Amino acid sequence: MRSVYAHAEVRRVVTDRARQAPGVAAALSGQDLPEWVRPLAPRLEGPGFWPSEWSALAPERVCFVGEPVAALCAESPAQAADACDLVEVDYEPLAPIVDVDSALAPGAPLLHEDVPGNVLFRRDYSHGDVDGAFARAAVVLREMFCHGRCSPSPLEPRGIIASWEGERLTVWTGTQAPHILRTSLARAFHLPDGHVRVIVPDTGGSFGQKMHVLPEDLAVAALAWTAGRPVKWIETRRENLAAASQAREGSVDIEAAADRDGILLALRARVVSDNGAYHIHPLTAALEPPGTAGIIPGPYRTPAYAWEALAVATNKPPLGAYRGVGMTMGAFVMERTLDLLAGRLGLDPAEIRRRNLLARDAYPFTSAAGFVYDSGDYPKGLEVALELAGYDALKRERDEARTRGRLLGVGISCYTEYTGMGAATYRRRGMVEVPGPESARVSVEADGSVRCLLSFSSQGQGHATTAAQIVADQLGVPLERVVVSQPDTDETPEGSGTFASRGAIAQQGAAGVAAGALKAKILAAAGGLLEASPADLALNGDRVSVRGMPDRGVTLAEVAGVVGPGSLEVTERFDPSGPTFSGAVHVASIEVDAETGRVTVRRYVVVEDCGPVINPMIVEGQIHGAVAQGIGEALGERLVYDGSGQLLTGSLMDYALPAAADLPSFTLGHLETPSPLTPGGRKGMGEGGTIGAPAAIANAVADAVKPLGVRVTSLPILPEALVSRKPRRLLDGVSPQA
Ligand code: MCN
Ligand code: SMO
Repeated sequence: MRSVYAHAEVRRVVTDRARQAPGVAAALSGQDLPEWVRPLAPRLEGPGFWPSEWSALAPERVCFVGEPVAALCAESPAQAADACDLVEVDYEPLAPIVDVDSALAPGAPLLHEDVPGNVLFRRDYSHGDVDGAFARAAVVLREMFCHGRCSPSPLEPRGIIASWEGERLTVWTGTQAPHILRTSLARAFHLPDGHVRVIVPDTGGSFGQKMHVLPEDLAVAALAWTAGRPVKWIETRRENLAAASQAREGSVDIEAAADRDGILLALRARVVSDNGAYHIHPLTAALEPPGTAGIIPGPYRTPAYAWEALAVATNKPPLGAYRGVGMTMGAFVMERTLDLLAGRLGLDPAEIRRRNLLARDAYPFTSAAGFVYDSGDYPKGLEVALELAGYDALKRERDEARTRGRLLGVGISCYTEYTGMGAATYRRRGMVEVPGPESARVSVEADGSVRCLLSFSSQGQGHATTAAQIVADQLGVPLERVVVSQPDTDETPEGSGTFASRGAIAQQGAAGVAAGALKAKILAAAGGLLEASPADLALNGDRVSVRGMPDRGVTLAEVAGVVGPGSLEVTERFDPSGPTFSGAVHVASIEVDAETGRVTVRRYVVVEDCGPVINPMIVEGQIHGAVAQGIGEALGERLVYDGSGQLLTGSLMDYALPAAADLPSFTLGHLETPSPLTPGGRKGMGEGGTIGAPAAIANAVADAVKPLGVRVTSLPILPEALVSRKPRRLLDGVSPQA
């Protein structure tokens, strides 16, 4: 049972009749939970943070449409649905606050008593002589950019099974962060961590959404306790769109100062996110705004920068992580700003970038936002991308098409991306709920196969393949021998999770090092059996043999059998020292239909740099998927709320995910500037496509509609914003069947 109001007091919830209904095993309301199930109240250290409490089931007040109010479980989904109709909820509607301006207005009602002014998070920062730079600048550009609300929309919505044995709770769920979920469930139910077990089965996508702990996770576990039997909940698509974490919504006021050659002198930014009602667990509302603010300077030499970032509470579902979190908006703002500056100065968009990009030998470089960029080669990336795209030819084609009334456009984006963070970064950012390290256990089993248990889970990133590659390479065994299991916190060593593109770095750091140590153990044990020094042994395929004497050898299974179960096992923990900065250059060629405003993506080029690649096919697949999501974000996806806080886009008929036919084929190029900070020099890349695509598409569309005088300052870019003139009769001379 979910709230039908965006803002209301919950006066009374009566579940008695529902509890008597056929098949019903348990029913709970928010009033049953206080004292027993602690609300989600993630902490953030440092100034400018005002905590919120989000209950498994709202006890007194609901703050968005779809917020859980009561929960019941029955023998079958149909019985449960019928019983829900018997739950009575008595609401006292309150005035909803559905946008940032109303939330920040003086005297606005407060969503939470302890969150003054409805500001959940606020921080500012300044570096260099910003005012001086603006005073002497030849050009100053001011613009406001906006981004709508998105849904991460994994193909498989959320789901959880909870089962208690005495005071031990086991859950099966597709979480990105098994140990964070375990700790959170333990905290909510007043249990030691060891009394909660999280098992992560195969998962059909997540894109950030499943790294959160949400009220349903607690409610399902509470129901299972009450019912005294396992309870399963599978989210519907409608619930996923309406009540799981959402993403992005916010605005950036930017000011850029440049000299007459287009060299950037300083930036000022005010980043405000329309966060929704609560801090998301475990990341809090300090997610989009500081993420965007920090990355705005991008791969450019901006000397001075000042920002202010705030997250504002409104009566909508909370924002959470979504592929490219913070950075997508940052790249959109910076890349549009550069194009607008170029337009002012009569420079080509490629040229203004050439003049400002960091040179390869500038690294390590401390950005104006305080990040230490470790490696990159954007000047080269840009030239390769322009070459692959046929930039000059695309521009000629555009100009020629314009003379015939067709609207073609070309857009460039360059972005840099923080990836692979560890404990140091999360502590610096005050994110006390996110530990940072990862670990891996690698072992030889009795049958001679090699098992790898990673502390983090996979939702489609291909970890079972890439981790197996790393382990197989270290050991010298065939890939097929290595089995990578999904996590089970009773077995898997401690870690944090798959997010912020940290898998590749953690795999080499934890699994690679563990496999190296395991190899030493195997050789030592085999040396005993073969009466040879480990230094004279080689592991090849599934056999350890004496170098130069292939007949004198033992199989891995024989070694495992002799030393006994558990002896050939190594666990390694790894805490990435990063962030390490990866990035890419994107070039998009699009056409806007002058009649309908529909945008068609004609060509799409990405030149990416994630350091040495473990698996090219997976990296390219990640880019294809991420660019597809970025194109959807740029051109169609938008959760729309009306003035009373009701969701108007509650199905995938209304929330426009891109389909295969909306996408061009992609041309990819690779650069490799290894990171000096990470094992193997690798850098993360799983989110990159989503960071670069909206910016490149927006620049391309802006280029196409320049002759119409249309400005492109918000995402998504919808057809009606491009052709606002009176529509001509579309079917003139065309029969309806055509
Ligand atoms: N890789 C590689 N060589 C490199 C870098 C990466 O072969 N130099 C491989 C890695 O081994 C891994 C994949 O590429 O198999 C992505 O690696 P990485 O960039 O480290 O990202 P993560 O493994 O941490 O994955 C998380 C990232 C994030 S944050 C989101 S959101 C996202 C994404 O990956 N969600 C996804 N990609 C997704 N892909 C699918 N199918 N489903 C999701 O939910
Ligand atoms: S949004 Mo990805 O899970 O960092």
